Amino acid sequence: MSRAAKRLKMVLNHLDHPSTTLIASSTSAPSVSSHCTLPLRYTLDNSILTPGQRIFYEENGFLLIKNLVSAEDIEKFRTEFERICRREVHIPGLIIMRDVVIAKSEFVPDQKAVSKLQDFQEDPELFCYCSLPQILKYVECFTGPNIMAMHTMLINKPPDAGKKTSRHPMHQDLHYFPFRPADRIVCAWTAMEHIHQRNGCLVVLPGTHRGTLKEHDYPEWEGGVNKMYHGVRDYNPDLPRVHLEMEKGDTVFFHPLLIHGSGMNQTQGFRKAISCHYASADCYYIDVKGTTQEKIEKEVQEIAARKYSLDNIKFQDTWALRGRLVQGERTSI
Ligand SMILES: O=C(O)CCC(=O)C(=O)O
Repeated sequence: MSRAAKRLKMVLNHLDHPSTTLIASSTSAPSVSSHCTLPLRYTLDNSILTPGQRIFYEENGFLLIKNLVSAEDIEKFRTEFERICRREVHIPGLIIMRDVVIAKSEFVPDQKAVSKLQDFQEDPELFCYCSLPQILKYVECFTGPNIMAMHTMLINKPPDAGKKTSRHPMHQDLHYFPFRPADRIVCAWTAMEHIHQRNGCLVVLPGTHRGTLKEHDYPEWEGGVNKMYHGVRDYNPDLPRVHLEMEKGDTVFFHPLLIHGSGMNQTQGFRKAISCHYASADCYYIDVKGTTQEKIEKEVQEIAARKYSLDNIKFQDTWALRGRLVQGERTSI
């Protein structure tokens, strides 16, 4: 069996495991630590993760923690989402995104076209998610103690209108970020309901976080592509992929170089998830001129110029404006 196939088998075994975390540390940790000779690069030594969890993230670039966010909190986020859709609250800086196909349909009531809320850092109800102690406890294992919430989203994947536009192309989140180092950035993504293959769960390519940032572009999809949904231009389609089926409250933490996306929503319901990208406050901004990120820099600058009515806003500044300290000290970014 190839190394990739072996790793996929291990991942799938863990996903089927009924325990509260993806890895049962009592069984996996001793065997794992005995064969691990490499320094741990992607996780920090703070005794929160079990050795098995650390090795799992090091190898695969993600870690699923079951039942981390309470049903009450999720209900609060759902209620606030609905208030925003009904225009009962106006949140400064919030971007309300609509599905490219559904938004054009005159038969669908407005709120149903909302596919994503982005940048909810000024909404106290939704931003609560980013400060949940049980999330920060894990985030700290990847970022260290000074933590910035850099990017926030509530994704409301709509039932697909038949054009497959509800899919999210396979991508690396680092493509959007002009800060480094990548290993001190992590995404927390929490299922707001049962998420499975039919309603478009996350799909990840385990181990791809150990690669480099790849070139991204809008995929050439016949039915159209949602704004800012860039995809990796080419990746090996034979790489093993894992569908992350999750229950309400389950949370996956993943590395910004991990190639991931999500499938089409083939149900009649909306599939909701809430997420935040965190970075160490000790990260630093980079200049993306001459790199694969130049195109996204331009697109973000155009959107930001409209949003903040500012000319020549720097890519880095769009992030500095949105970032919020959630733990420790704001040392750099
Ligand atoms: O929630 C999803 O469907 C995928 C979200 C995602 O990967 C992203 O917005 O970067």
